[in-house]
Amino acid sequence: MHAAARAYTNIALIKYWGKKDEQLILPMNSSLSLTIDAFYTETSVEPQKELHEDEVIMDGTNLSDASAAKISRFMDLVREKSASRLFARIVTRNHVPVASGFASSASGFAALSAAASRAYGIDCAKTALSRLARRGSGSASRSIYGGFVKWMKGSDDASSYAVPVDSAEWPIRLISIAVNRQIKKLSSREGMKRTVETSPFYPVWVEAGEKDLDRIEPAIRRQYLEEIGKIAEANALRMHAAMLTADPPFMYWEEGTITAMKRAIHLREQGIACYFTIDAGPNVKLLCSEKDVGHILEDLAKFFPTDALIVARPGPGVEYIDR
Ligand code: 2P0
Repeated sequence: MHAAARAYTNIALIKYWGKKDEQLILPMNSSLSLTIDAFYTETSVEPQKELHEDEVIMDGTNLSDASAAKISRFMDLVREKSASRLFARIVTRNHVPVASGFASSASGFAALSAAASRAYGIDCAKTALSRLARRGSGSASRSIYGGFVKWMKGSDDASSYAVPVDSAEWPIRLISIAVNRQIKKLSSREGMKRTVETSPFYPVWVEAGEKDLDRIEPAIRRQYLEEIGKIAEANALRMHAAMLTADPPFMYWEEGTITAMKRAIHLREQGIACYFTIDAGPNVKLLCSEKDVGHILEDLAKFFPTDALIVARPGPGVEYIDR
């Protein structure tokens, strides 16, 4: 059967950084994100008798490299759960604003999980999709839902999945500042492994993250942007501090990253609620309220090209589409 799905990317406010099981992708700590509407992936899956291996076409190009192998290993998991042994034709398209600097693995594996589950006749309930997406990329487990989403770390394959926290139907916005769009030298997967194995700060990171999570959930329910922003900002800085103390140490920041952080601090001094978060790369995302977007963009435009600034709203969860 042919099936297609669309999933949106998410930005973590309480970060996932480190695995306790690399095979099953079980995280060291629970995390929490906001799904956003600015970037999504559409993927179709069609099992076919004639194929001798999975065929992966991404953005019009036939993949044959490590990313095709990663997708094929993921499809083996789907086939294990299904009665079918057929290989599939997988067509995937990333819809990303030019120069946004958004990563694609979260939306990519979330869309693939939904499309492949339906195409192979396996469990399509949201929890099953979240658990399956997790096996492709940890952060993908969260893109199954819209709004604020928590990935509960769990203790085994069955108990590690995401749950919706709040639909985020209030005027919260996320401004992405693309500092550099080039592929990073150190992947998240390698970076987090090194941090877990070598950073003396790692236990502090895990412990503080759990406390952040306990504090951010009530702040989300109260729609208390200042509190959400403060917690998210501190959590991101702590993750980067753990990277700086790994052996060998590493840093994803560039000059523009610091500039963007300083602008957020400056804007706050002017009384504007504006908080940064940074993932495993140089790009910065600012959490703010819709009413302040104009003012913030005006300030940022003095330092960054306007096409490097993308304003996102909360986005929906994974959905099936006709294709
Ligand atoms: C996150 N990141 O919570 C964190 C914050 C990057 C920094 O999830 O190895 O691509 O495929 O499970 O999901 C990026 O890591 O890693 C990530 P894998 P993933 O969003």
